[in-house]
Amino acid sequence: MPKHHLITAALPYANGPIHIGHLAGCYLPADIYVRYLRLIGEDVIFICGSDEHGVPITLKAQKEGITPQDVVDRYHALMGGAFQNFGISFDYYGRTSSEMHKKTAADFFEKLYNDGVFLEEVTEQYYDEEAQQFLADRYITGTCPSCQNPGAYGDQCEKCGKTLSPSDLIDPKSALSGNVPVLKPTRNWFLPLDRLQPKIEAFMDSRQGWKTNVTGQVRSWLQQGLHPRAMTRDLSWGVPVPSQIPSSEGKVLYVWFDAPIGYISATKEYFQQKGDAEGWKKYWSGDDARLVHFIGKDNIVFHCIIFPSMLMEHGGFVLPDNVPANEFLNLEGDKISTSRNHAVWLHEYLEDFPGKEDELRYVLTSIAPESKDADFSWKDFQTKVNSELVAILGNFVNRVLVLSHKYYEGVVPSDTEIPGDSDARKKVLEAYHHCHTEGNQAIQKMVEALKHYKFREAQAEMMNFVRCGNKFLADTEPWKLQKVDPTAVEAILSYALSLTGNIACACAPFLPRTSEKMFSMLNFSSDEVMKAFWHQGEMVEMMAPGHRLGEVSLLFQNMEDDAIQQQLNKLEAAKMANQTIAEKVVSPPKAEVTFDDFSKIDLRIATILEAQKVPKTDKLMQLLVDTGMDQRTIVSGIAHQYSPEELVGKQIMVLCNLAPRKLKGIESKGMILLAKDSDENLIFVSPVRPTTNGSEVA
Ligand code: B3M
Ligand code: ZN
Repeated sequence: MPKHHLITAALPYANGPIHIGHLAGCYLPADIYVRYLRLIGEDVIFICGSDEHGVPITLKAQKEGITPQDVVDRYHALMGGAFQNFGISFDYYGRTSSEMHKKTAADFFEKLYNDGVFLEEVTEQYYDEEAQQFLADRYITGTCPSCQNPGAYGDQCEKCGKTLSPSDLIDPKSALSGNVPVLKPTRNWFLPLDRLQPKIEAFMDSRQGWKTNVTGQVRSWLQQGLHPRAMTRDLSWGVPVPSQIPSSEGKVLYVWFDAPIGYISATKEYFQQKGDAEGWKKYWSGDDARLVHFIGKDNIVFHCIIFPSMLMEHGGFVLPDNVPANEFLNLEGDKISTSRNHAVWLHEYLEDFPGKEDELRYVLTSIAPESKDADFSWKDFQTKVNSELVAILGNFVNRVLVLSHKYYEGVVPSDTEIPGDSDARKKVLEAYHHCHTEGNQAIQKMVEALKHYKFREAQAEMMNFVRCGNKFLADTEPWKLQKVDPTAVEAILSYALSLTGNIACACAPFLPRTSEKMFSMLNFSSDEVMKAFWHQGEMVEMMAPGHRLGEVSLLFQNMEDDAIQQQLNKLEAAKMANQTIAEKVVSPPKAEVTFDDFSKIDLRIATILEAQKVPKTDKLMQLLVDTGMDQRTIVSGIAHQYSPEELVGKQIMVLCNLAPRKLKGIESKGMILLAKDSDENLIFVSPVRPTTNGSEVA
């Protein structure tokens, strides 16, 4: 029976933009997998949406003085846009503040309540008397009992990753007021995970082919023994606990109860919009339904224990067939952090590198944290783009197309088989057979890896296939052979063009835009060949003789040092901005001056025209500057930190009316203004925009 695949990607919290860690950890692998399933002709839908409840959202709203709805509206739009730009091909991107979701989640809760699944318990919970509010989850902070991190939250310590409950925290404090909270009794509904443990164990035992990082974490939870877990909260932002339930007032569903139900409600909305209100059911129940959750490792317990428990207790739903969770991605050797702004934000990447979405997709997949944490560095990004995308893929495609335009005016040459009757022809035949065998092997390995959620390996095999193409050109050297045996060259390029088309097919799940661009350069419709390629899992014949090719353009461009340095500077700037004044050594303030005192100083913008080190000194640099009034020499103690080449042409600030003085026999007329930080770094004070030399600074 054909399967109905439902692929989900974790619903991102709508309290901040998306960064590369999100993309690499969850959305990109999910997208590659879905594209692969579509290509092999499976019936698949890809569902995601914004997670719009939870304490981080209300905390952010409070901090900014806006409503939680304002917060989620802002980020829902931003995230949806970023996903679209990176080609994350959701069939539907929903949101958990939708009416459909609220109703679906409330009904789900009510069914479990009516079936007597929940434990109802009055427990003592922390309460902030000033804010008159119970302090659930992130509303409370304190010291982690495991690692002593003083900033642990009521639901989790972000330093050691341990899941916590507010009562675990040492020295708890309200995140609202900083006050020490009091304990106050309140009624909540608990999912009896202890009682459900045998069912979860049976579910886990019935699953095969799961990643060991996932089964390992689940096993460790089960070994420690599960405990009942509250599914409601005393909060105002969330899905209200259905009012038919006694004592429901002022309570909402726990965000981790309602969020995964978001997968169901989004599927419903998707089909409702298609005018097929019942269509969602075949993806959520029955033997043919196949559910796969793509998530990051911090979401494992919710997708492998809590949500399956909810689904089982509700009944009538399929359980996940697999939960291929990824580990974390670090950035430049350090944890990605929203609060420290140590991140590469997708919306910023798009501004800085417009049109280079596939480049980021490629690099992130090549380092995907599939089995252990991985690191993104800008230098590695540059290397991978330049030496793989440009030098291997881009180069192959460009050579084939340029030669075809040059020799045949853009028309596919004849593909007649040529006999191996000369050494050169024998070599061509050999290279062809080699390329065909090795290429098909790479394709098979790629398909096998895709099936098993090994996207990093799959993409590497795709590139190996491209390498076969490059080797074929290097072995046959059509640019040399053209003069001696143009017939053989026709056969070479006809095959190389067909290879190009096959490579475009192989790229499709990983580099969707590039694949499209290649087909457009080939002026070839992808529909039929794409189907055949993925159906057979091997090369297909295409590009018949006489077909007219499209325009050639470069697939990829080298990433220049400047662009990479700018990204590194951005991260450095974020780091500096984060260090509070208190942490830095700042010199004490100086005595007050009058305006008259200040106005005696002649500060002007000037341009450095020439720079040379003063011989036999370590630090002195002799500069010729244009002050607008004159060209003058200034000697400055910067030679240990700057080279002459990086100074020439820079606009800087000069104190022009400082009394001249002689340094190493050179008369210095004025002073270049420099900021000196606590590490003795000398930083020029320069105009933010170019301006006229001689402009006064006041
Ligand atoms: N919003 C957590 C996260 O963004 C959470 C996932 C929900 S999936 C149902 O990491
Ligand atoms: Zn900890």
